[in-house]
Amino acid sequence: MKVSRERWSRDFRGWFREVIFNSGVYEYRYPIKGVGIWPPYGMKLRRYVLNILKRLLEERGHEEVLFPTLIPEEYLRKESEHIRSFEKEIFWVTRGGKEALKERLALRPTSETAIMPILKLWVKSHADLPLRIYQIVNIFRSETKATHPLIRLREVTTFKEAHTVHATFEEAERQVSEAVRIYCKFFDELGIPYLISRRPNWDKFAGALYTLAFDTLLPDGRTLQIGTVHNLGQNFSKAFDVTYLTPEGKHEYIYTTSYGISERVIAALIGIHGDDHGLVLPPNVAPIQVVIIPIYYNEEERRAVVKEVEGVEGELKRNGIRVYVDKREDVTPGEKFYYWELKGVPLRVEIGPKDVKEGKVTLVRRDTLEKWSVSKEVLLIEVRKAFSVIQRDLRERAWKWFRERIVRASDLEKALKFINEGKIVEMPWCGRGECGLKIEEKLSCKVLGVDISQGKVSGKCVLCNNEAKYYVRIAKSY
Ligand code: P5A
Ligand code: ZN
Repeated sequence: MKVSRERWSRDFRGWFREVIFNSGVYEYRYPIKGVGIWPPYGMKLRRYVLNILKRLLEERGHEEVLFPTLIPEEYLRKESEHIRSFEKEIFWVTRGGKEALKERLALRPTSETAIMPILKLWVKSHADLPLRIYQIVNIFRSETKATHPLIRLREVTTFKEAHTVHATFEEAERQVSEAVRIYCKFFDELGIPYLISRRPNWDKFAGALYTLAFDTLLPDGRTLQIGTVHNLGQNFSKAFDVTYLTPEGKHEYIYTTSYGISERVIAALIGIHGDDHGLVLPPNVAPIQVVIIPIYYNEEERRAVVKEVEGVEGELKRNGIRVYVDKREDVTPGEKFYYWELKGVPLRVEIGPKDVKEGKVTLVRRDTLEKWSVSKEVLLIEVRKAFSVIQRDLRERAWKWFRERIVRASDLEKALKFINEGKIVEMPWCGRGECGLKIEEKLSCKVLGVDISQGKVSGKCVLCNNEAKYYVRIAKSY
């Protein structure tokens, strides 16, 4: 059988909604806009994805914490740019039972303003720095743009936010590079391709000096921001008056950074690797890595096959592989194949009477549906090898597809044609906000920003014809 990606590419939104629901990853029928539920299978996928992220953060000196969901209005208002931008998205708690609260409390839209007053208590001297903390929490944003399951939620349930504190600007800058490296590794482990862009000033995180963003591309030709890293400079420390004592005995404001990831990465993982049969999960995050399907047609065969299946299951389990045997009696093997393909299990093991006789098992790769037969003795080696090949092939296929969709254009007409083909376009730009905003308006697209390690640029700004300073990236986006 060949892999089909017809529906996946033609009707991605419909495909996505159906697949996340039918596969048991996400339930989106709760009667509040932009709010969803993680059923057991999705919860496991979420856990394996988060395990990678936690490991990468902890290897690099981040420690897990947990701050309150509620933020006093007074704190939220301290950094003026921050509140100005978030004000229209805040859910407020105004009553406790029948009593009106003296001060409104915000459901956190992010935690900078909850963390700063506590940092003021924790950070005394240079010996306390650097400080790196992270938490995985729910946040609330009354998003005005159209909500989508996993992609744009009003209650984000998988908000990993890291916050760091430094003595100098240079150290904060190094932390920004470090955060970018951590996120690169994270997306690489998930096989998610990305571009890193410095967001234009009009689109940076409210209160930041600047924002670096990771964007990927979904099959419908829209980019998705799957992570951001912000250098907050001393904006928040000045607003909250957080200082530390230098070795020379002077009080200096601290420098902070923050960076965040949400369940959007799980949306990207599903969207990017999937096909018309459903999910295609990389082995490192698949809740079930190997599904075993016993095949038999009479009682005698059943007994022989079941014995063999138990042996194989035991061996794989003992070696730390997440394996599941589909023992259902009232479902045909063909139906089982469809079911587990939909759930994205990377490898299927079929064991039938012929396999038993020959001392073999049949393997089927989910990503290619390629089928082959191996002798039982080498099964474990073969499974491990298949995992690493699948992991690599998924990443390479995704990057190839992504790279083919990044193009350059030197005028607006060509750019528009590419945008309508679902591509990310790079064009010469003078760097002025005025021109950037006009580009967004004329092409009804989003300016993603500029490459962070960009070399010399030749050409004229596509809008004003002045000397270009950058290639600006634009795309349709979620
Ligand atoms: C960085 C962490 C922040 O909030 N404060 C702490 C900083 N940055 S951010 O860009 O606003 O959000 C971080 C990432 O979260 C994802 N995200 C969302 N995901 C789903 N639904 C939403 N409504 C939503 N809003 C933000 C994005 O991937 C974003 O980059
Ligand atoms: Zn210009």
